[in-house]
Amino acid sequence: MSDSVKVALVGCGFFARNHLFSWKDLAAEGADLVAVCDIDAAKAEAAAKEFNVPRWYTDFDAMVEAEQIDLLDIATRMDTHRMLVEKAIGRGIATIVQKPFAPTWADAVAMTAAAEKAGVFLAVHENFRFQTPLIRVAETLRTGVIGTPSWGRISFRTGYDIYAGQPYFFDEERFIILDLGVHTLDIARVFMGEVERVYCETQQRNPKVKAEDTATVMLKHVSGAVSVVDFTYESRKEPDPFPETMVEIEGPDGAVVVDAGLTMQVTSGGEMRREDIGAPLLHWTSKPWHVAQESVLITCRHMLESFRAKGAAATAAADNLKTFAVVEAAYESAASGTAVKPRAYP
Ligand code: NAD
Ligand code: 89Y
Repeated sequence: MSDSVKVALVGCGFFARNHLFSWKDLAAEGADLVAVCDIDAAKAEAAAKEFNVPRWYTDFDAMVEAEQIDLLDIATRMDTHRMLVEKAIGRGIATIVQKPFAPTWADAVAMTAAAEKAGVFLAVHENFRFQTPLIRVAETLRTGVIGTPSWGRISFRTGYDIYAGQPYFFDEERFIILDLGVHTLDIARVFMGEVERVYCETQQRNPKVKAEDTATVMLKHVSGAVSVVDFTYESRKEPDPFPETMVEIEGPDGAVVVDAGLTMQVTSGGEMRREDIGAPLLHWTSKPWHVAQESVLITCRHMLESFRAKGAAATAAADNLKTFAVVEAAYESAASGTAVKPRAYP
């Protein structure tokens, strides 16, 4: 086993279970989960007990003071990210932070700049690009079988009751673009390259939420390619594909299509082949969440390896800012009714 890396997790809520299982699985690869922290003592204690973590805390400052942490994993909600990240970076602790990186562009830029100035590893746990099916699509596109992508559609449409696990969604001032668009717009960047223009229409279809729960975004990529990225929590379609992302990418020599059920159809030179690209079920994952859950393990593994290699993660803060800039441009476009150029991080 390689040298062990002492990991601590802050935030033991709904999604953190996936991080806890992942870090325990990664013990075999040298991750040593030494402590967990939650302001809710019952949650911190329960997580420590269930996952056999030696120490638990309710105070983040006390945890970072007492522990020798190599890699901090922040799985709290976005409103606490900047405060926790800045404290960790101030202590020189390599840090991973859940998506969305922050509630605002200014917060995301401040964290990125602080980490760069301090020379400390900072990455966003942006896991969709680490989903087994989407990794296979990216690998296939990279082989060049369809040529350089010229048109794409990336689509996440569901009516699954996401509010049961994440009731805070009812009160978000900016909702689905920040929550889910961060994933699908990131995928658009991975498949089709950087974005130079964004047009977006939003809808609020569920009267119980405060902000947009549906967005239709059109992107012009630097390569000249065009993509449509659409996502909603108000699709009433059976079977509901939650949490699968549908994909259609066209190039001069063919097309890659992923429909519900996670079969990829690759057409190249007039011939079509099918490939099963589903995620395996792990001992702790269950349907329908397993595609998302398994990607947490793959993301954590990538973070562990990037940290060890003293390199930047694929979803390092500076990279995630490029996705965040597209998110901000989508909101600006929806508000102004015009196409918007994403901001650049100096
Ligand atoms: P949650 O509210 O269930 O959990 C957050 C936990 O953080 C709570 O237990 C809370 O007590 C704790 N907390 C808050 N402030 C704290 C502090 N200062 N110190 C220690 N603990 C603190 O939220 P959730 O649904 O688990 O979401 C957490 C994050 O995960 C969000 O950013 C969300 O967007 C993200 N998420 C990601 C995915 C994905 O696929 N990547 C899926 C779901 C949620
Ligand atoms: O919050 C969302 C996310 O990040 O992935 C799935 C989700 O939990 C609900 O759509």
